[in-house]
Amino acid sequence: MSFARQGIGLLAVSLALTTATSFAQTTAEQAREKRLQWWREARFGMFIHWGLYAIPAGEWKGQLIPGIGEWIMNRAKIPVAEYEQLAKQFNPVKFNADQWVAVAKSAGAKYIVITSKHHDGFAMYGSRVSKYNIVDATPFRRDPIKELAAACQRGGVKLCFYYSQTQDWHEPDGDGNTWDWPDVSKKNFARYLEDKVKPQVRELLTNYGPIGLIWFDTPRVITAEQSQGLRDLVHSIQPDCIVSGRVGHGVGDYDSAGDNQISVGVVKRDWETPVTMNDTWGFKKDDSNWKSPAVLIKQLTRTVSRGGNYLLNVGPTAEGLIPQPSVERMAQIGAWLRVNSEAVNGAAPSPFPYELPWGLITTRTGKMYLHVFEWPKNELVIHGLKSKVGKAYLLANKNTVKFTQSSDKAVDLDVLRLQLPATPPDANDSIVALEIEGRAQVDTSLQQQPDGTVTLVAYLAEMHNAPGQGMRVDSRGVVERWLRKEDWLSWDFKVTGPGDFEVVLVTSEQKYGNGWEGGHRVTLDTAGQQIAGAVNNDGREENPSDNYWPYVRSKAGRVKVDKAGRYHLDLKPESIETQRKLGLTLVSVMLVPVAK
Ligand code: JFZ
Repeated sequence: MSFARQGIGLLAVSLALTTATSFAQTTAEQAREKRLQWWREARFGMFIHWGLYAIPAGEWKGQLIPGIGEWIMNRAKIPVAEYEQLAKQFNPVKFNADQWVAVAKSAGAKYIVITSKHHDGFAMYGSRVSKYNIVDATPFRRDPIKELAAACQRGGVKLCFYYSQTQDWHEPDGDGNTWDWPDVSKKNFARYLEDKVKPQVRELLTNYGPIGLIWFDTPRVITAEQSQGLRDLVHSIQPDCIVSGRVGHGVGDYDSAGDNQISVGVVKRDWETPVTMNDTWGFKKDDSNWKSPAVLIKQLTRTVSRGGNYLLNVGPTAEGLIPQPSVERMAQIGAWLRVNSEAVNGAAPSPFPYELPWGLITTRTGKMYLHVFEWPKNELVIHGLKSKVGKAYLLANKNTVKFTQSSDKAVDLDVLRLQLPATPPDANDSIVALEIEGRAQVDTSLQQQPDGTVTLVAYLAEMHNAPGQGMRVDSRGVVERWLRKEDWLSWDFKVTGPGDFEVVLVTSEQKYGNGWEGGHRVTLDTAGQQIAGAVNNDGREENPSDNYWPYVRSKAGRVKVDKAGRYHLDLKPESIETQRKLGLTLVSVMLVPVAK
């Protein structure tokens, strides 16, 4: 009897525990939902990288130092004692917080994320924790973060902080400075976290009013417990303050993509991409590789079409001015957004898991926005839209667009044809708005596009490899680390216009031209035919969504598809040629119709 009673007792305890845990989970999830609300609505923010590194601006002792500007202390291995001297010269008298907020607002950015302390360890606000800060260590003596907080309040822009929690090149216990303190084993990272990071985060969340989010960065040596501790500290002071994914160990409120990367496919999580306007974050006098407004608008749209936020950087000078090319670009994005904001702010991702050949799609309940980058000669044709369109019009001028919708049951194909005017209303991104019932309904299967091409993107392939081993999909949607010939991919797809096709393998070069490996032999099995092909360099081309990673095309052979229907394709390597462990890096397999 006592045994039975005990059993029941245990059961009762475990039930109570389960309820308590799931209750805690729901409230934590509810709190997260609440704090992310404004951020999901915003979709677009302005990043500011500003610090002592703006003085050398990429040059040290007469040498131009390659790499990103805010890393100059590390790249040039500048001793702390020397780098500290920069503080004595830092006097950004032209700094005007209202002007910076005006630049953000001119762009339509809803939040500002500013470097409160970057890896160089210098606090850009008045800190009681460390004298190494802008108020105590510079002739400027003002607290620009205080001024910015007030200006953001006036301007209705959310203020957020970047804070480097792991790397601190100014502190012996911080991570990263191996030139002043080469013996890494002597570091006590936990002590640095307690003595500097936590007290400074506390200051930032106590002295500057409500903070939208803290953008932690480069987690590196931080442990899971430490990341969690930092996240909990933020939420304990300001429960509505969001914590970025780079706090480490997946414990943040949202994920951060790699710099300048735009995630692909259907992303079922909150994510954000930080992007440079030229090639640096912190100001560099010799970097004038500015992206055009058209590219920036396209990146913003592409990010939103994939459910993410776009955080676009400016790097002010040591005088406190945002460079003119940045000011101009911000204003140009804003001019476009003033007309098209409903397709961006608060907009939801494309209903298609892949991109369409002519452009991108964003949505809202009852609306679809077609961002037409390749303006067609006469009509724009879309395959796979099941929602009934009530009305179509150009977002820029509200002019109606004539359309027809048809459905071919025999091949299960829905076709929308839009009769567009000869010239696009906007040189950067012209939007056709569709009124629909509720959320957009589409056929999500891979299918032939109106131009006859079938694109089998790598990230939608079925992967045949031992789980957790071998190849993987990276955040760009590319299958990489394909080094073993046992690993293979397959796809299902729909052909609606049969014929002869050239099979093209699109592969990717490594970042910044860091190499590409080819010569692999592959077998492609589809429509009852087998192609023995090889991955060769038949042409290198720019990658439209990411200029860091060029594409390489390889023609594998030809297939004939006799009739419309559903097909399957297997891609299996026969050999992988690798010296540098790059292997096969696949973007997509394309079936391109052969011109008759
Ligand atoms: C980090 C910083 O080191 C850099 O100075 C800048 O602040 C940037 C926004 O963030 O750099 C990173 C961090 C992560 C990746 C790349 C660069 N990443 O995940 O690809």
